[in-house]
Amino acid sequence: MSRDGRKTRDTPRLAAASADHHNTMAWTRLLALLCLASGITGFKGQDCVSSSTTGGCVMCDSCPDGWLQFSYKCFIYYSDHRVWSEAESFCMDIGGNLAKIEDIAEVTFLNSHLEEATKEAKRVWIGGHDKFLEGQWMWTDGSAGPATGWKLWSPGQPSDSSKAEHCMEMNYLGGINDDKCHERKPFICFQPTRPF
Ligand SMILES: [Ca+2]
Repeated sequence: MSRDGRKTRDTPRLAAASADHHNTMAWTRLLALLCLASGITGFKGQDCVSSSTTGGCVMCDSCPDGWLQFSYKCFIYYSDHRVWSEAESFCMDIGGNLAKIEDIAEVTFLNSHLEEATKEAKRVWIGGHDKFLEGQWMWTDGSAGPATGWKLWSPGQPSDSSKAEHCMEMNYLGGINDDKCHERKPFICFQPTRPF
């Protein structure tokens, strides 16, 4: 639920209550009740992957509606086919980037949803590229990408076929591949979890 002005005005009351409690667990339970009573339903106690404190209420970091959460990331799949740069622009327009994939658990998670949605582990654009320097992979969120020996590369990849493959796709022969950026593919966007 959104945090509107009414809830913000509840903050001083919650802060005053805090000073009267010396037992952390008791305070946590009371805060949960107060937050729930104030209509903020995102309170989830101590079980958050990560959390933020807003208006005196601990909120689990989460994802916007329609995005899938996996650990600290939110993902969303789009089935329309775009060239890689257009896919990245689209992801930026909705608050993210093309997906940053860092381990096999993320691939497994995403493929289970892709197979549910499309009946196959579709080839999709994700956010890696080596447009600036061949072999130096980066993610579109600005972080460093994988090295050549990355275990998620499909066998024989990245191949840079015809010296023209600088954009990253998932699910090419069971792994990650460099492909030509002007190819049109469906794509997956991501953004970090935060208090939505
Ligand atoms: Ca390739």
